[in-house]
Amino acid sequence: MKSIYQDILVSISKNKKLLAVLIDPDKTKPENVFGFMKKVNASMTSHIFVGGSEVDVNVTEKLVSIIKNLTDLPVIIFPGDVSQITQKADALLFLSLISGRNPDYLIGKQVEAVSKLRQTILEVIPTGYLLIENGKETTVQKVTATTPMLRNNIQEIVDTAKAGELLGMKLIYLEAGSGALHPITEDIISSVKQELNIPLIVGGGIRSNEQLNNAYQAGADMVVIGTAFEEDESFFNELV
Ligand code: 1GP
Repeated sequence: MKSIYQDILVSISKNKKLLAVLIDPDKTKPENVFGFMKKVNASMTSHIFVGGSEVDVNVTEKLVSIIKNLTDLPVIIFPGDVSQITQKADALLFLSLISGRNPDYLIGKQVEAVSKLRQTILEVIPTGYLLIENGKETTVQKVTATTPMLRNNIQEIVDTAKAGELLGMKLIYLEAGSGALHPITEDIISSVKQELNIPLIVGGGIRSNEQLNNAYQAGADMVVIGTAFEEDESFFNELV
């Protein structure tokens, strides 16, 4: 069976930079998806992430079905909650919020997810998720009741990401939070990248081609963008 994780590794070995477009079911009207996906397909997007912090049960599943009919790109669940796990997607980022110390988001939700995962053949990709402060309180911070890591405490961020890798996680995701004022700094990205032997995902607050390229140059293997496309779909034209 085709493995999305293996494909990510192959792309990285060929020096291909990956771009995931994040679609939040809570902010997306099904009738707008057709036009949106046309732009996604014509851009450099390599993956679709679907998820949000506050999404009604079943909304995600319906949206994923619509998206799957409109693209050949892999659709990966980036869950804000267990209820967002759906068989209709291709893979699931099995997140553990390792920047925080809330047991619910370190292991509790994951245990809860197992009975649901047993009924699917979703590819499950263990992912160490680190929330870094960005200048304002984020939804992830509120929902998970955790404190983001300080931007200037680079060594602790590096050590946390490395601990994730040593625990067997397959991806590390540095998250500034949706709509972040400051994206993850290049210093943080390059310091984490130097220590990691697994792919590095970076997201939150990236709104320009320049910020995107800065993240890639600092060492991000995959960048996730949501808000910038939600606010202005013409951003896709810059990414063809
Ligand atoms: C949020 O990292 C993603 O989880 C994307 O953030 O919406 O700010 O692009 P933006």
